[in-house]
Order: sequence, then C-alpha cells, then structure tokens
Amino acid sequence: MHEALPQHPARLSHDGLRGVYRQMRRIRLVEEAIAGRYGEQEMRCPVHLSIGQEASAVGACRALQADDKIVSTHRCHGHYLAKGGDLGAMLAELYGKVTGCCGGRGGSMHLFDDAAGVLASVPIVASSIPIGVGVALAFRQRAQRRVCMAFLGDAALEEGVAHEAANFATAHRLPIVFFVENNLYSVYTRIDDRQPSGQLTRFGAAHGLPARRADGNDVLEVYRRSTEAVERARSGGGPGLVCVDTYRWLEHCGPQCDDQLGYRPQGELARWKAQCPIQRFKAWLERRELWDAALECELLLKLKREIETAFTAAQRAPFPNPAHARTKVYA
Ligand SMILES: Cc1ncc(C[n+]2csc(CCOP(=O)(O)OP(=O)(O)O)c2C)c(N)n1
Repeated sequence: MHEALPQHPARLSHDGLRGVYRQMRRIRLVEEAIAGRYGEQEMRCPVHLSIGQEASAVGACRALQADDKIVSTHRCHGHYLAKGGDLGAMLAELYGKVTGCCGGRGGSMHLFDDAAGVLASVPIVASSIPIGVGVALAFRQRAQRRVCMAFLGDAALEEGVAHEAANFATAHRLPIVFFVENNLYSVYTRIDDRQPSGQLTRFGAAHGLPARRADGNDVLEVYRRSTEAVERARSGGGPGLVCVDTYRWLEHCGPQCDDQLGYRPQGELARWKAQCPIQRFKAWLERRELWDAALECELLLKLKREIETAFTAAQRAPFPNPAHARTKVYA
C-alpha cells in the first residue's frame, strides 16, 4: 500500500508527481548538454546554468496556471523550461540563430516565450522585478484572475528597485509572487558578507509581504509554499514572498565547476550535491512505487532523443540577416 501523500493545498496526482520528476530530469539533461557542448565555441553567449536548482524552478512553476506569467533573470533556463518554454527556440537562441526565441539577438539570458507565459528574462540584476509588477498591475486593471511570478536571486534583494517594486505591489495588493532562489552567492561573494542575516524572509516583513521559506531542494515543499502564495494572490489577497534555499553546482557563469577557486567553504558543494533535488525526489517516488528503473530508462532515452534533435536543428538553422539588425529596436 502507498503511504499517504503529504498534505498540501493542491494535491498532485500520481501522474502529476511523475511529471514533476520528468521536468526536473529534462532541465538537468538540457543543461548538462549545454555544458558539454559549450566548449565547441558555437554558443557565443554567456551561460548561467542552474544545475542543482531544478526543484525550485519546477516546484514554483507547477503552482502556476498556463495563462499565468513569469519573469526571470540571467539564470533563466530552468524557469523557461519549467513554465513550458519551447526547447528548440531556447537552444537556437543560445546559438544566435534566427529561429531562436529572441530571433538570435538575446542569447541565454534573454529567454522569452510569451505563449508559454515566459514574458521576459533580463540579466540586469533585479530589473525584471518591476516588469513583473507591471504585469500584475495589468492583470488587476483587466480584472483577470491571473498571477505573475517574479524569479529573483538573493542578490537582487540588495537592489533598490526590488524594494520599490515590492512597495508598489503591496500598496496596490497586486497579484504577484516574489520567488527568491537563495543559492548563497552573488558571483563569488557569500551572503554573510553582504547581508547582516541570511534570513531573506525579513524582506517580506519590511514590505508587509507574507513570506514563506522552503527547502529549495525539496520539490514538493517548494510546490506547496508556492501554491499557497499563488492562490492567495489569485484570490485578491495581494502579493507574497517565497524564499527557497538551494545551491548552484557549477561556476556563476560558464560550464565548469569552479570549486577549486576556494570562495566556497570546503565540503559545502559536496554537502549540497548529497541533497540533489532530482535524486531525492526519485528516491521519494521509488519508495512509493511510483517510479522504477524501467521508467527511468525509457525517460532518459526519450529525453536524449528530444535534446539531440533540438541541438541539431539549432546548429543547422541560419543566422539572422544583418540587414534586419535595426528592426525590433525600441528606445
Ligand atoms: C545591476 C547589476 N549589477 C551587477 C550585475 C553583475 N551580476 C550579474 S549576476 C550577479 C549576481 C547575481 O546574484 P543573484 O541575484 O543571487 O543570482 P545568482 O547568480 O546567484 O543566481 C551580478 C552581481 C548585473 N548583471 N546587474
């Protein structure tokens, strides 16, 4: 007999639980494939991989509906894929091709797929937050029961615009959820060297935002906390804050591991790897007989084929026509 699933506001079916696992596995495989090919020098944009942070992207986006929107940051691959962004368009964008989701103009840090609800990804730290607040304001003005989720890193909370955006959102009770992925570092600088206390939920107290903290490597806990905040915002309860603790395994920007640089305490990476969100959730599913080696094998084959096909199409696609460089320029 299966154990009862944990209590949460919107229960996931067994298929839903397996879907959550498949999504995390897919994001990991896509990013591993990017890391593996980056050295070929054909993707000529910086890449900020989110390997290790898959549970926060998937848990958060599962709490959203298809017509809800997200805004994201420089580390946007996981958010884009978790919200349903098109993989082929994403990879073509990394290769600078005309079939990319930004026509090859943006690269890895500018993933947009409005049809999937990925309104914008912006690499200027914290600058997507007011865009997200604007989206929530538009939802309110149109009397739509939709929610915007703004993904941000721990360092974004140190930008003035994050405070202005939170203040405006609270004052107008806008349907936005600020979702903070605390991976402890702003490039090489640890959070204890930047802030008096690692408790990021204080940001909520300062702005009257109900704040929830979650283990960012536990996908169901992230999902539960996100669902509470999203449903509250959807039903007119105003904005909320979800802060999750997680960890990036690789360097800030690029495909390598940079642990040898010594800016992270010895053993920290290994401790977080032992908390791999994908392995943890797989073990959880296996204990409940919802997953097994045959399903894993079938999934890996399918994903590898899908990813291979998307890479091949991206590499074969043409570059944008330089004559069109001035179109779609706004000032
Ligand atoms: C306004 C601004 N200042 C500095 C930078 C350079 N920069 C790029 S990413 C980054 C750190 C971001 O850390 P965090 O928001 O915690 O996200 P993480 O990279 O950890 O996912 C910095 C300082 C920038 N892009 N924008």
